[in-house]
Amino acid sequence: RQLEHDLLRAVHDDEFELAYQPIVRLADGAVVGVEALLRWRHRTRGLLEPGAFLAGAERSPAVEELWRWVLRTACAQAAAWRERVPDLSVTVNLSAAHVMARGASDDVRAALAAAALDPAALVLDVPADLLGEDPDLLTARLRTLRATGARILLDDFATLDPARGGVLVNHSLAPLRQLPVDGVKLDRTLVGEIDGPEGVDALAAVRVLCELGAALDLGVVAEGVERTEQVVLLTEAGCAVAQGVLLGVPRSVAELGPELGAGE
Ligand code: G
Ligand code: G
Ligand code: NA
Repeated sequence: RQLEHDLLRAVHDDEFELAYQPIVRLADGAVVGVEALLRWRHRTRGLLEPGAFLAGAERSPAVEELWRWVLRTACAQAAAWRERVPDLSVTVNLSAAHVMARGASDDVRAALAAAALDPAALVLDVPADLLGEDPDLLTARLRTLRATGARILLDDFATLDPARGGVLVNHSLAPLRQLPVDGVKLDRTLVGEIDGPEGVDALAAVRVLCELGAALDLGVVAEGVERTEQVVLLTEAGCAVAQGVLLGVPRSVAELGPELGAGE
């Protein structure tokens, strides 16, 4: 209850902001997109990351209000940046609850219209955990979301679970053939291992996922790239697009803006 009230107040008091992390084409280092990441500049508790407040707050009216703010803000910012970087895409994260909620696509449509943003410029990251939902219902929900013209990527795909001896969770691309999605984002737990001691298996998994992705016409984006060696290995494996602290940390509009398009 208290959190609900705090969230609503903070939306109205403008305490939220978005940090944008570059998404980079590995072949030439060009920034092809940005991922919007929510931050709460709390009056007394300082700067909070989503883990600190989103977990206990799924699907309340306040969270839905916050999510509409994220969508509107990210779409408007992308429209502004695209005047200098015409092909830039913007990624917004959706919780599983939002994906399954009726009405989510109306919010997406409203944000696109308000910003006059080309729907093809919007990417919706949805949790790969959704693969555990009823397939027919999930398909229906994703189809409705995708009818907005936005692209849909399954986030945190192929997670390495150390508690289960490093097994890959949700790592099969086969079910994706039936789902209306445009690609996957390889989880940083997997990407983090490709240049490590167990790197051969992790790298083999990445290679297979990239090959399958190409065959099934699914995009594959690597997350959590922290070292140059990973860029080399990902490129060899056929992964063309990635993000991570090596390629760019999440930054404010004021910090990132001047760099976008500066290389032209
Ligand atoms: O930078 P990082 O700490 O922001 O993000 C932590 C987690 O919070 C990530 O898994 C990310 O997907 C999620 N996240 C970040 N911003 C948003 C948002 O606007 N909405 C939702 N639902 N999740 C977000
Ligand atoms: O993909 P997801 O939405 O789960 O990822 C967003 C989260 O990842 C944010 O918390 C962001 O700060 C974090 N992040 C971004 N780049 C890196 C990286 O290179 N390494 C790690 N460990 N985390 C990263
Ligand atoms: Na994401």
